[in-house]
Amino acid sequence: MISHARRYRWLMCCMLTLSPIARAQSILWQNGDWEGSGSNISSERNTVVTESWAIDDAIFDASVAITGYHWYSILVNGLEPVAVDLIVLDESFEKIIELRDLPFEREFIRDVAGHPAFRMEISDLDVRLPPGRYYIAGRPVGEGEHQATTLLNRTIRGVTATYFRSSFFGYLDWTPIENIFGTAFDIAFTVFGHIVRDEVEAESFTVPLGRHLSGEVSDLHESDDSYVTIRNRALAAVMLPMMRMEVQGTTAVETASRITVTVETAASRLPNQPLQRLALFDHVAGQWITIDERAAPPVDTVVEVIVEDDPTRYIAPGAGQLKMRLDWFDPGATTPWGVRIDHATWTVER
Ligand SMILES: [Ca+2]
Ligand SMILES: [Ca+2]
Repeated sequence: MISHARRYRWLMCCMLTLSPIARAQSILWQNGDWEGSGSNISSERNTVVTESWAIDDAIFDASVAITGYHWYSILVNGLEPVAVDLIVLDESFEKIIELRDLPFEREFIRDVAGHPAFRMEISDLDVRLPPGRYYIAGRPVGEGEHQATTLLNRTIRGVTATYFRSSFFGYLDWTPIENIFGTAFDIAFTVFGHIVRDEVEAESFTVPLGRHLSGEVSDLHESDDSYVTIRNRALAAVMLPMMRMEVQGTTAVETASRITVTVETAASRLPNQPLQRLALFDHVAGQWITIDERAAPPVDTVVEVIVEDDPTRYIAPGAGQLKMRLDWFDPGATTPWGVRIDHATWTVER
């Protein structure tokens, strides 16, 4: 079967510079434009090949909506595709979605071994995926004639190289391309779209007031009873909180419809529980905005605040930085006291 497959591929040996893709959509995953050398492999349906798929991996750190997908096909002997298919598998090769007979656009790149190569473009998609690693591909659909192969690069991006499956060529299971060609190649492709939901972990924190006793930033990532702890110290000024923690994170969402802030905290059990104040930094106004205020609970308690009033102002333009601040005020205690923070996070939705 391998010799059969080899009839339908060419090896490329020439270098070529391609102009970058200029598109208004944002890029969710860039596996590279075609490098002009590498190889190519059958990925097509209803040509002289009944069906085959070449797929490659893409990684999304946040929940995304895929709106477009570009790849490169050689349309052998002047194949005029009638449509294209798109497939998305999870990292275990379980099919998430297969869209058939989609409209497409194409842009001629150059002739390769006497056959025209095109950038193939699918747009107007709305494929929603949670964070994770996926295999994605597109393929041309013919009318029983000619052939189409997907162009491959030598540069490997993501975790794995290309996988191939084809009942026509006798590869009934997803097979690493190394096992077919003896060399790893990656598909030249780009995924366009936008992030729809970003779970933002704390990247750093500071304790400008009070004494940071223990814990590091990773202790803020989960509600798991691993804590940052802070103790009281003498007040610098009566109006200031006794303890203050500022936490920083970064989101890839530029325009938010909603930001959910979640903290899980507790304070020492005292005759009077200290006031706890939660604030977000408004990058437009340049000031802190209080979003929650309560008596600090003596046991671990989750506070979740949904911000829907112009939440984009809490995202630093360009940099995407988010800042939250927790303050605890003097409860008039005569004994030392402290607070612990188990969890501090943002969920940013587009
Ligand atoms: Ca890859
Ligand atoms: Ca924790």
